[in-house]
Amino acid sequence: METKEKRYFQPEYETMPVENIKKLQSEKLVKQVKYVYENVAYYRELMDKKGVKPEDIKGVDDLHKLPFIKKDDLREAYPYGLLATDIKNCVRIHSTSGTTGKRVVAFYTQNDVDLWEECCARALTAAGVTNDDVCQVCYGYGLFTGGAGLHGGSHKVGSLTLPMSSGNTERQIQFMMDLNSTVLCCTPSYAAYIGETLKEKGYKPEDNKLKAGIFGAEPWTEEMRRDIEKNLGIKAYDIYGLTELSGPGVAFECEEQKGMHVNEDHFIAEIIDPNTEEVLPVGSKGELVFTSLDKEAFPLLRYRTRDICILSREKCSCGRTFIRMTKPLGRSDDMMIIRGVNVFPSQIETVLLNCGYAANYQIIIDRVNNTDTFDINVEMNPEDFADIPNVITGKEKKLQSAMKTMLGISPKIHLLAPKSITRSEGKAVRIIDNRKRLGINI
Ligand code: DLL
Repeated sequence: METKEKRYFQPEYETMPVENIKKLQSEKLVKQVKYVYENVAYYRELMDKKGVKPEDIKGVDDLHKLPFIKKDDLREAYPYGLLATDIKNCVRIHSTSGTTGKRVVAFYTQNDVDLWEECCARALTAAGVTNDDVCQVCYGYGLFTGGAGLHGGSHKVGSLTLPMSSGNTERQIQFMMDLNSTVLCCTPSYAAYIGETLKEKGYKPEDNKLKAGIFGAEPWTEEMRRDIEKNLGIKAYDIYGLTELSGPGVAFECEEQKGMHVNEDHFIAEIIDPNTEEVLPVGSKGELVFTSLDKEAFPLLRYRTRDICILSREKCSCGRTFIRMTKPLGRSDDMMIIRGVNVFPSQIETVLLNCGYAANYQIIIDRVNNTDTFDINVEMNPEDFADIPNVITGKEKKLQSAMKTMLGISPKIHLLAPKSITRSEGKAVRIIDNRKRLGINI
């Protein structure tokens, strides 16, 4: 029999009766709101504009009185405008791309890092990971939160941690086989790719020692889950999070694999109608909004994630009482996730305009051999049309490198004849995302 300690990382919170969770959330919310109001001028103005004072927030039932905060606010306040504590108390930043090139930068105190890593440790423990395991972390390390988050979680659990970062599949496989990795942490598309590569090399699922995978950061389907589980011989668990709130581990799957438990002692989840901003009852489909309860450096009140989800309070057989969220079922904005990286069309337009092109373009995305393909067709300027192929190739390379600088990933650029991209009579069709044919919720 498994012990209770092994099934939960922090059972006192993870299995807390729902009434107690609400009580804890209320107590923490009152403190967090007061802290934010006193320390962040940007929030103080937003709250004053809405006529809300910290004293008006007496518990979770008053949450709806608070103003929302959006990615645009984070961009406007970049870089230090939402920082709630002195820089000397901060030990880390992570960052994600913003909407028009300005990045979103999130700050962490040591306590913020500890709580975040505990959230990841809960996710790992829910997947059966213990200090007997060898945990291969192949999410990207650096500004992206995937590597650091699961790395920290793996340390907290006491597993032997392999800080691989992403890419170099040959080396991943060599370490996996030589060091007997039992847990794989990466994006689902990279897990599928590793699975395919192992198969191509003639390995059978039973040849590796893997038992579980912690996969997230991008949309994936149940079909992909089954393929990954079959090819790698593992159980695949979903994990959700976003940089603004800390990173991975905001919510995680348990052995039921039916939705992700939100770490409710640290975050309050709400569902709203993205158009009217009205709060919807649990069970409705709408935009997920989060309020942090313990963050010191970068607290967020009612942050609109733009992820479309459904929440459920249905009892879970794993014994956790935390509310569950579905996988994101889509977005309420135009953000795309390509190879795990968040990309906005406005960033692409900015690069085109900066490089002297009119913004007549089309983005074509697909998934081939479990890897996202990313192509951008751009109309040439009429004066460039007579250029010889070598010159055009040079211009494509230049544009590609400017895109890489802005987005962090390289699209294939195709410079086309002027007026060759079909004009639509209504809204321009800028994005053709063929991954939809695989059932991926874009
Ligand atoms: O993707 C953090 C993360 C790292 C999560 C590793 C899980 C594992 P961002 O780069 O800020 O942070 O992107 C956040 O990614 O709003 C969702 O749209 C999407 N996303 C994250 N997890 C999932 C998931 C990280 N499990 C944005 N399924 C979020 C689908 C996901 N989409």
